[in-house]
Amino acid sequence: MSSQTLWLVVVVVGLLALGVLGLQRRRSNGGQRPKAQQSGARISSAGADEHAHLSLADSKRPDHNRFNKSQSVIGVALSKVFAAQTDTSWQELEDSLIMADAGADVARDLVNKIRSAYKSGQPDVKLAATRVLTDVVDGGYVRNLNVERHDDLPAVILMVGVNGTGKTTTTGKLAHLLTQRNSDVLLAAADTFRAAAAEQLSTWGERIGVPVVRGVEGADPASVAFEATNAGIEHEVDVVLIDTAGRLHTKQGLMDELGKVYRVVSKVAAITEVLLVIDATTGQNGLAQAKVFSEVVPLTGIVLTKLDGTAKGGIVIAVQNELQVPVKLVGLGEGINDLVAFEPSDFIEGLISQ
Ligand SMILES: Nc1nc2c(ncn2[C@@H]2O[C@H](COP(=O)(O)OP(=O)(O)OP(=O)(O)O)[C@@H](O)[C@H]2O)c(=O)[nH]1
Ligand SMILES: [Mg+2]
Repeated sequence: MSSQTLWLVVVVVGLLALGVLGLQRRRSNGGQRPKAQQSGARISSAGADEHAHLSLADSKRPDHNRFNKSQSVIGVALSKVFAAQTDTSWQELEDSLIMADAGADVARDLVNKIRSAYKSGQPDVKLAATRVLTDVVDGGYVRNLNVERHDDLPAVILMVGVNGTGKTTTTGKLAHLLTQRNSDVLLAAADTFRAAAAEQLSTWGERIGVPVVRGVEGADPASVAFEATNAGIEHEVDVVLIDTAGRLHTKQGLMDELGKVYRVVSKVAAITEVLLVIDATTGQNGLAQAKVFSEVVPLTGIVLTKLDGTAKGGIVIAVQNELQVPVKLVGLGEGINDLVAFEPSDFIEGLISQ
């Protein structure tokens, strides 16, 4: 059998599975499309359709303590500044921000801002720090995920990033969050470099109970993503989540391939979110990756994974500052419930309270 025929067979099998799952789901719903409102999700933009920008923040408040490891360096330095505002304590705060991967410029700028807010009439240094940090970390960004059906078409979310950052795991966790809110989700395994990659996503699909469309190893990822999106359109799902292969940002051919996935899928449905998945433990290298990806696809949000395993929470500030793209989600572990909405107030509270 040629690889093309084999690929077609796999897609057809995927579609048949999707048909069965889709029918079962519709039946159990009495034939009605599910409504986000029924799930209690916060709707921040009213629309004619039943789905809108969906905030994951309401029911998934991060446990502050789980941020602590990623914030300990900055938190300790802040508490020293709160205790005594000396040149040494200010310098230590700047150093801690650099050590936590906020970047040298950002670190200097932040400390200067806190110092001048404190000097210019804000008598409480803690309050001055909270205000400045809130200003910088919050940045006025909209962090809700756009999972709104457009023109009666599914929302499409594209997951991108370098190798091993947590794209597939995040895709699975996100699918879980969305199905919990009664959204119909379809997963697309557009990582065709390794058979194991599609297998990994299929395992997530089985675990969550959502269909997965996959191609064979070596198939064109853009074709698989295209077929999967068409399947999502045909079966009227709410969200198509496309997992892509990890790719080195320095390999032009691989980056071109990602651009093609984006263009081809956009021909049939609007890609509402392009989420760049960055491993927080890679620090400043994550920024270099982010810059290149943002030149190839229009990033709408950052997912910072593995924040549970690093003391470098400053990357949150650096990446937003560099790209002007908000951190929307953070990964705090490998489990299905370890993906949470990034809430600046929780993050800052975690820093200040140490
Ligand atoms: N501790 C921790 N581990 C994570 C997190 N997210 C993902 N991982 C782990 O990171 C490893 C890589 O995750 P994958 O989801 O396979 O990464 P990927 O980006 O899809 O990898 P490629 O497809 O090879 O590029 C796995 O062992 C995951 O369990 C997280 O938030 N915290
Ligand atoms: Mg993967």
